[in-house]
Amino acid sequence: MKISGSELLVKALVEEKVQHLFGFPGGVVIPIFDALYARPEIKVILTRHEQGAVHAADGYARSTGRTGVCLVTSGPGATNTVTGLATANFDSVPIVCFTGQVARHMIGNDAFQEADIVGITRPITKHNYLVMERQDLGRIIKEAFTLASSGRPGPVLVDLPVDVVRELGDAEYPASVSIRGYNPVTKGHAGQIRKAAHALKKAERPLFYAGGGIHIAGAAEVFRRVVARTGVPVVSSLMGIGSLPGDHPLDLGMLGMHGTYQSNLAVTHSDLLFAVGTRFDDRATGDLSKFAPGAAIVHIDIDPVSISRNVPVGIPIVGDARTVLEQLEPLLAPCAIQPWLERIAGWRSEHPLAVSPAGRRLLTPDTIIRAICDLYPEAIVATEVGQNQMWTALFYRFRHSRSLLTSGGLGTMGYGFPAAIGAQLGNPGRKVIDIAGDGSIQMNIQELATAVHHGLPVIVAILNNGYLGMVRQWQQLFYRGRYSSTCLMTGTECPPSCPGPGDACPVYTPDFVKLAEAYGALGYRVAQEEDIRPVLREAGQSRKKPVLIDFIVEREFNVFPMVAPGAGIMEMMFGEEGGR
Ligand SMILES: Cc1ncc(C[n+]2csc(CCOP(=O)(O)OP(=O)(O)O)c2C)c(N)n1
Ligand SMILES: [Mg+2]
Repeated sequence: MKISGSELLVKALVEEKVQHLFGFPGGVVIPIFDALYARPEIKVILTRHEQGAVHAADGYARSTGRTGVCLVTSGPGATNTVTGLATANFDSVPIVCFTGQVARHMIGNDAFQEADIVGITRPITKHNYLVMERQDLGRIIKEAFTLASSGRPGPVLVDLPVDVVRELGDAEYPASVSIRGYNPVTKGHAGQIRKAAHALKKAERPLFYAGGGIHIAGAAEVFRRVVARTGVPVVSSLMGIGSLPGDHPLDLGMLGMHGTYQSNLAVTHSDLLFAVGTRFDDRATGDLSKFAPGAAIVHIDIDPVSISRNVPVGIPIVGDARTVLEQLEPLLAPCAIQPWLERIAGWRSEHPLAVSPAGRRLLTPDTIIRAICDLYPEAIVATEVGQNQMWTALFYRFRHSRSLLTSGGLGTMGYGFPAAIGAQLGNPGRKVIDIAGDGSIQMNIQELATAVHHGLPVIVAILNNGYLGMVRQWQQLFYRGRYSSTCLMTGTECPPSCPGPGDACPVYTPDFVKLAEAYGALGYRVAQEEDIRPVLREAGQSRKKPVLIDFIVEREFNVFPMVAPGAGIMEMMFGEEGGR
């Protein structure tokens, strides 16, 4: 029997056990949406912007470990996915994105709504395809799902000309494919693993450096056992947060530009840095010439390209983090490192994370995030980008793997809210909270409609400082306080040179509470400390409606510690009382 390309695509989605598809239609994908019509196996989530669709698929994938799927039209629909794909690519998130394309004979003719999306997304996808023959469709879809989720995962784009989608052809969807030249190594080299175990045994000042690869590989459990067995302390990258529970005595917190004092000093003074699934991003390492100067480095990573790219690695181990740690586990014994642990404890007490004292007149972000953490310790927490993201990384103690959804590599404002929507769909039983900045939330605020229509009780906690706060912080610290284009209240009434926030500032817009209500969501405003917890509790009672809370926070509060761009990570700046 012959079936259309659209029907084959739907059949493939069913065989891949896709339950949710995030999409937005247009001319050339009407046949595909038509084939999806009234198919109870696949729930189609109509977002309000294609960027929202990709981030939602991304949040769904990061939080569940399954592949996220999206479907958009050609031209502007396809180009609107670019930021979402780049975000997912940077953070190794498995997504299959289907884009419509003009009919084959029109390609290259500047046809209506034509965009060379395969050309545009080549550097920001793991792989992409333009399907030029109906007979290749089944195999290509299978390859796309295989590539997205295997090895180092990533987004794969499949561009579908409308005539290919309409053409009748084979109904076959292959159960598996072998892709020439693609053979990710999962098992680690036994000799290298023995060497790594030996290095751990000999080290006097060993340290694990946990990266996002631990979550991606489903390696958190074995990693926790390895830490328990060896007693070696752990620093994590932003993406690695939650590899170890945040209140674990061996968890030192994040390293890097906004890392904790003990983490940055432990890295600097370690004699063995044992990295798992991380890219040694420059936000984590700072000045490379000052990074872990006395340490031998072990690095487990599925992607050989990530090894020794930024930092020379003495003992490289290519493989899947979970598999390699399982191989390593039986070779390990408790490490005798008491003096090292005492030194770290000393650093911890020298500069504990500064928390704001109770009873301040103005709300501070750390007070709000600590309240969220107390009331919802098991939540999936998404963030936007900026100060809100760093405060979340520092003050929310993540207990579980795959529970922090944040754009680490690309740093995409507008990621968190749609990602939270995807996570809520994939985890209906869990509380999902987006900790947002007032700037970032406006980049995909339209997805409130999606959340309302699908009855998703996502909580959006806006830390409203009236600024593009992180950029303002840099201007305060490195540009003599000249707040150029970072105040979200700037208008025609403002003098050319701003004397700083005060009573003369224009009224903030939008009114987030009214905006939430306009969308049919619940809106609250909190400006008093005693209201934080009651409102958060009430928000948690919502079963079917998203809730947006506009927390009016102190305007010029900063994230500390901070390492100046280009400095070594031991060169930290601290504010007074944490934030000023
Ligand atoms: C799409 C995008 N544009 C610009 C930036 C640069 N940027 C990084 S943080 C930031 C400020 C974000 O402001 P807000 O969401 O209010 O968060 P805050 O820092 O105030 O918590 C900006 C503009 C970015 N990361 N992403
Ligand atoms: Mg802000």
